[in-house]
Amino acid sequence: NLAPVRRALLSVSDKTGLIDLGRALSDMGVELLSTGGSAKTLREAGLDVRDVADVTGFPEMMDGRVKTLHPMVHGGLLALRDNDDHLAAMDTHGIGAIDLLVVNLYPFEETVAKGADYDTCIENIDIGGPAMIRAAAKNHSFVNVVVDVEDYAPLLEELKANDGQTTYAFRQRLALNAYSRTGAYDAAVSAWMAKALDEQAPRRCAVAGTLAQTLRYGENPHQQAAFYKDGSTRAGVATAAQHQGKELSYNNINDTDAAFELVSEFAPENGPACAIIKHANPCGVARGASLQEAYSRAFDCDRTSAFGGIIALNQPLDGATAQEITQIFTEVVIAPGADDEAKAIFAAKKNLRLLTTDGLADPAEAALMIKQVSGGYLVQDKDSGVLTADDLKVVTKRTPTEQEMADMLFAWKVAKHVKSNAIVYVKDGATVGVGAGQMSRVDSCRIAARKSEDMAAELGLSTPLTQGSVVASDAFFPFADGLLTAAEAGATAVIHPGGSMRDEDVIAAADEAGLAMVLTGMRHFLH
Ligand code: 93A
Repeated sequence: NLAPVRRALLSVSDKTGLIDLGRALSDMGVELLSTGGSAKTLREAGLDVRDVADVTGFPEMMDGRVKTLHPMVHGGLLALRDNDDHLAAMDTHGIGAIDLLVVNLYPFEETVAKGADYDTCIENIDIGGPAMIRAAAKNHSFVNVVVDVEDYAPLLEELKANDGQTTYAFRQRLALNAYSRTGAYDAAVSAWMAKALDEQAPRRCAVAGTLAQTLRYGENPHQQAAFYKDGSTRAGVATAAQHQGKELSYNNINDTDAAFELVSEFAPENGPACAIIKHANPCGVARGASLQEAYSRAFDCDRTSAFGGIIALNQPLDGATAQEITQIFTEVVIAPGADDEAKAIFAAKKNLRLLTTDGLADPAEAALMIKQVSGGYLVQDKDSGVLTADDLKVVTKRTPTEQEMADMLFAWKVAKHVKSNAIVYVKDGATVGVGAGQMSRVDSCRIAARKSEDMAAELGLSTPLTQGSVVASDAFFPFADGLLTAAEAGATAVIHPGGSMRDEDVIAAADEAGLAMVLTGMRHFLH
């Protein structure tokens, strides 16, 4: 199953490592063919190269759109070396075998990421490259195809180890990489076009991305995993800079995303805010007069759960906040910047990862969300719903106070980021109880209130933290029971979408309990 490499075609956009590769191949006696720019680079380095134009008998034409699309190239890549008909065709037409193809494609993804205009993106769709890659990969019984600079060294090692030949297993692996690359490339083109034609196109979505990181494992150690980036420039975990600490894990990336998306709901000009996340749910979110205070108040919602959590801040990390954070074990801190003092304090904590972003994400920005199900995937618009006080409808006899209104809007923003059924108690701009992921809403109300009682005990307070709080529910209360649980816990005002068949009963129960209640008309399910 060993196949010799006698003739190679090199056609690369990214010329990194090209000269060294060309020289090594040449030293092994491999004949080099190459296209315009690649041939020029090799020739300038003193290597003997034959132009593809010389092989095809056609010049590169139409601004390079047609350079390798020719039977002299594709015949050389596709011919089966053990098939008499194929060999006869090669002989008749003077087609020489190409045993090694080295191609990296026009930088389409990078061109899109740079914000290039439509025509520039179109011009950067490589046609000849993918055609050759797919041809060579199909014929991996005989042909080697390299699509990544990272594979140059392994290729040379393979050739050295096998006296100028490669094994079938090696060529198979190269072919797999090749098809992964062309698949991702076309998906990137399709995703870009869907976006260019219609910003919100869940029905025409294609999953595209480039491998950013092979992860140590997935959600659990027996699951393999990887992180793909889609070229988005949105501030967040995919575009953040990591300053210290171990590589992020699968769960870290997921939780850091949840933390950053949540804290981005709080515009920095309205004051410091902090969110602490565990298992993709917030266990504390708060505003504060300072960033340090915002963190402390978020921490005081549920100190037990905050241990080993992920912290997101809406303003650059400062020394005082960094100092406070290092008092307990934290996995990741993400913020739109960090000052030198904060970095110096974190430097002593080797395992703590610090990520900084370029500003916050825009919570109202349109995007697509993809979720895999067995046998397919679901695509929907991201939940970019954002409300102001003007969108709320007061339905109770009592109108909420200004403080209650501010806290309800705060609680509503947090509830959007809590797995359903979501119940969020808030007091004075800080969560004091979060109920997440329960199958019944009334359980979420009870759990959040009970956790708040535990926390009050830990802080040595005689009344639960929910006393005098407001409560948000991500979907309507189907019965009055959840609402009454919240009232018993001391909540004085309630925000929820409304729209239940029993809205009248729920409103009557709220009036009876002296609660103020507002309806949003918008739901924030999150699963
Ligand atoms: O415009 S193309 O789609 N038409 C072609 O026939 C073709 N053949 C190779 N682009 C084509 N290529 C691409 O040119 C390769 O995939 C590679 O990215 C690039 C290398 O060009 P040069 O050697 O001139 O720098």
